[in-house]
Amino acid sequence: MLESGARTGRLAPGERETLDAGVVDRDLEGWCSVVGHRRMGMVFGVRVTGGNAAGPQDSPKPAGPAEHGEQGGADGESAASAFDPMAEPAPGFTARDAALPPVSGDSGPRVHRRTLTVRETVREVAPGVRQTLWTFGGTAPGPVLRGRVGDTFEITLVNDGSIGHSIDFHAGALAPDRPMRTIEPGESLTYRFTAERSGVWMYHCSTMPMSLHIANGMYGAVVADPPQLPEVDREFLLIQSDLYLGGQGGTADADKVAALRSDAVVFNGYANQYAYDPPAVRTGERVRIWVLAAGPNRPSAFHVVGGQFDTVYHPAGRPFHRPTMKWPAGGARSSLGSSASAASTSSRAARRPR
Ligand SMILES: [Cu+2]
Repeated sequence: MLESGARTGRLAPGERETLDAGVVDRDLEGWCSVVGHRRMGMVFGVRVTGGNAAGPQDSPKPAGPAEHGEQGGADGESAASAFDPMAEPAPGFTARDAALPPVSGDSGPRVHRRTLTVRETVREVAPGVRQTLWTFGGTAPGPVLRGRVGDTFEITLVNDGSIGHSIDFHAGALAPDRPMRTIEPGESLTYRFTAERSGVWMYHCSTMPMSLHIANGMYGAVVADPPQLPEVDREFLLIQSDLYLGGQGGTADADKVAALRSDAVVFNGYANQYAYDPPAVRTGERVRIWVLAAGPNRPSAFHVVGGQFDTVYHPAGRPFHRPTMKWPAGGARSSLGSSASAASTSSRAARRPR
């Protein structure tokens, strides 16, 4: 699009379209209007020579729309101004269920088949704060996929969104460029990988700008149980992520994502949700918590206030004892293989998180 407002529609790979810019009487800037692409360098300039090239005083240069408002976003004030960390959710609020169901069936290798449909969905991410999220299956985080080491996952990605998306699984060892490539709206693609290493592994959209797609909701977890994982009374999955609020009802702010300026750090997609609707545990029950730092930028220093874990698992499934540890964000800014992953077991019921 041009700053004058002239623009093409969105083009699929291989397509072309001619833009009629009308009579140009001054220098103009242009850029790709797909969210995040202008920031990544897809810009051009129209330079006028000769004639009566008008200066800015004759033809005021209109302010270009903010990048986060270019596509799917809402212009205007950032939803961050509506974000109050002390605000309580509306009556009847229900937190995303953090309980992690066990793998069903016998212990032989299995194939887990699942279809994940990319959908653009307006969701509340904090009391009074709504964002247009890009989701795997309608929620951010996307659905958890659980199996055992040795199991195969066959995942079909269907893109019902309005821009290209993809999915990249850290749970498998697979060069992502072909099998996990970006697919255009209306397309689908099936991915297959075998879980060879235990742990909680991030999956995410890897379409550029990758950190923006993650920040806008495109992340989730694969849990691969190691052999002989001790039984516990309850298991929970907590996925930490950072929010970079765009306009109210808009998409994430690409500038904030690039500048690492998050508005909030949340578990399972909603600010402070477990302070208002905590997971219930009975005294004396043994609890395992799987923790993933999905980022895209912030690391996690996960702990339970007033409690200690007696066992902390390394992603390889072997327990080691270390009460607090720091995990890097599993997003694009750290290496792809270093998805933050750990499972912690506590013999005490967790208190209300804070
Ligand atoms: Cu995406």
